[in-house]
Amino acid sequence: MRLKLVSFKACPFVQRVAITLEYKGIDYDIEYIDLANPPEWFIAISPLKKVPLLIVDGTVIFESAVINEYIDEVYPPTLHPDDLLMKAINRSWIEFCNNISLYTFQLTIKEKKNDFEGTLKALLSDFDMVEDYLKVKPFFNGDQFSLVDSSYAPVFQRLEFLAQIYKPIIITERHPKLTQWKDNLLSLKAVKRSTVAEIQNLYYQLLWTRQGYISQFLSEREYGKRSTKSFY
Ligand SMILES: N[C@@H](CCC(=O)N[C@@H](CS)C(=O)NCC(=O)O)C(=O)O
Repeated sequence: MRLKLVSFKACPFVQRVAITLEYKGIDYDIEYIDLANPPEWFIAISPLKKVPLLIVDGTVIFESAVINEYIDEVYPPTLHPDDLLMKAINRSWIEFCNNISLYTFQLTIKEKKNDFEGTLKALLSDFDMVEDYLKVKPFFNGDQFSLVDSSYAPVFQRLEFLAQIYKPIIITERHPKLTQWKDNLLSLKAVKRSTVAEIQNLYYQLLWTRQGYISQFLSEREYGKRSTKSFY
């Protein structure tokens, strides 16, 4: 079976899938597209015009959570808990991560300080709920890496990049278990191998292009003059 992942280099949803593939040691091809100027072939096969797509022997699957479930079913051993209730709970927290991903994206585009801080507050109170649920030794479910881990790692990586130019976002005082979980995930080989090597710089370039409040913490010397606003 030949797998091809269609990607945009800085996309956290593609990265969820790449982490699962890397963690399971599955061979796959990857094709990067420019979302600001998507190729015709991509428009023709992507129902939502979004990445990731997984092309399995010519057949297209879309939506990162669905792609991860497919990979998990086809390539055992499973990354879901065996217990059906636990499995459902894992899926609930994967769904919850979509909200967290949205807030993380909004942190990069909010233009006013107040709006940025409001989004950060909402994000941190979502993290309060994750913190209450977490056990963490060392992963979401304990010893076994799961699809919940694949889903949250890209967000943690981006928040770490933001923290490096802004100020710490996930901190031990408020979120001790979450901080530990984040650090465990970010040190994992599968997570490190799940993006291009230059991801941090690429992410900062995107911040610059988006021209949100946070972009003022980047150095103008490095990223150039303030440009026309764009998401990609
Ligand atoms: N729910 C989707 C979200 C995917 C998504 O938003 N991808 C972004 C890039 S990170 C995209 O392709 N955006 C293009 C667009 O919205 O036109 C998933 O989980 O796969």
